[in-house]
Amino acid sequence: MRRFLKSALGIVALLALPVAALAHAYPAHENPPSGAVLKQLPGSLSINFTETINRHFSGVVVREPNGKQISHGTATLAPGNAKTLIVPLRESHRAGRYTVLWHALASDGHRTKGSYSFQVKP
Ligand SMILES: [Cu+2]
Repeated sequence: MRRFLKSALGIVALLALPVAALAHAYPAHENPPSGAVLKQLPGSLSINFTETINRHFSGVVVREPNGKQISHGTATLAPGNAKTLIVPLRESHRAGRYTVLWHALASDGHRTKGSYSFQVKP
């Protein structure tokens, strides 16, 4: 019985993990999207998160293929949308892989961070 209880608790713990993770803020949609291959760099980048985020403790940095930061200033919330961060991008014609590093503080107090990339092939 004790062994059964232990394994049952283990299963409950495993099931509870993904539910807790779902409550954090993760990118739902990115523009340009993760993995995209673009002809040219857009003037801004946005990330739509799964949760409402706190803009003071959330941010996005975009780097050129050579590692130089190309995002201009700090990311701001989209007007009337507390789930979406927007950051302006400087002009660049450099071909290659651009890296997006994001971090977010969800309104439930949980912090998340991650990165993804897209390519520019003129
Ligand atoms: Cu959370």
